[in-house]
Amino acid sequence: MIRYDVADAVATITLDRPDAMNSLTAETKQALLDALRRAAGDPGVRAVLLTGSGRAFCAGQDLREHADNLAAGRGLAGTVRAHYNPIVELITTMGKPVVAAVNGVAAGAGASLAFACDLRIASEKAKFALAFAGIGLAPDSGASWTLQRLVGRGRAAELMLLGEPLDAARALELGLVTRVVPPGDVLKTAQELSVRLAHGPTLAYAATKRALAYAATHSLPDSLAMEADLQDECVATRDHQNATQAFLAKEHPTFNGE
Ligand code: T3D
Repeated sequence: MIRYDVADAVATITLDRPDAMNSLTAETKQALLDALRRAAGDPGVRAVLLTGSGRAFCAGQDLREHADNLAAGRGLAGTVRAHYNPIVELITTMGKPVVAAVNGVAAGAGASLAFACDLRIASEKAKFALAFAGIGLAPDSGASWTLQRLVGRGRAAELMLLGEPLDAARALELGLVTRVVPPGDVLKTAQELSVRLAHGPTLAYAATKRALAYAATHSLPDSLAMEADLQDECVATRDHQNATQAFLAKEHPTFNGE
């Protein structure tokens, strides 16, 4: 269901149910959460890459399992609180950059997962579909929070209410993805970007993620105070001190994530 590989300080997590468009069963979601926890807790991992196998990134909730739950009177079976929410919280709060290689369609909670990542590299064949309303549901897995911050409230509302798929070119125009590349290049491009991030100032990246999250819901004075606190932390890192020396010596800095 999930593949987990580490190379070059990048943990690649691959959703691996290609016959079901990498849709998410309870077991898959638990495995994804476990993989994210493993990556977040491993000091040898300094960037995370999330992708899907086959022609989809992720088609969201497995609707066969969901139909079984409905038929058995279990409703959502607690999965939003037990799985989707902690997965999205972990992606957004882990102190490491998370890159999505959106190799194909990202629908429903699959789109939400991509939106929660820090950067998105999309295949020319990728599509984003806010498929929730199409089955009589409201957005979950953070899409109501992330999407409007990525593309603005008006466009987020349009995408969510109409549910029409957005192709990769339009996603790029809207600033929803960082880059669009030919299908055969998407993983390689996302890997190169992830390796570059994995060799960067990990603690400064963690502080950047915290600053962005904080500023999204706080005033400018509060955000300035938070930036000052985070900068105190960054100034104390060895990476910052070494990079300052490297600049003065006209050398390229080496960041060790400490
Ligand atoms: O219970 C809860 O937790 C509620 C929480 C919900 C969060 C959500 O994610 S709600 C949104 C759920 N997702 C969707 O509504 C998307 C459903 N899928 C589609 O709309 C389309 O399949 C796609 C746009 C993703 C792709 O279309 P297409 O034409 O390229 O492929 P296809 O033929 O529709 O699908 C290929 C196979 O994947 C097919 O299986 P088959 O017939 O070959 O055996 C299809 O049933 C399967 N598949 C696709 N999406 C899902 C799925 N199987 C289970 N669950 C899916 N979500």
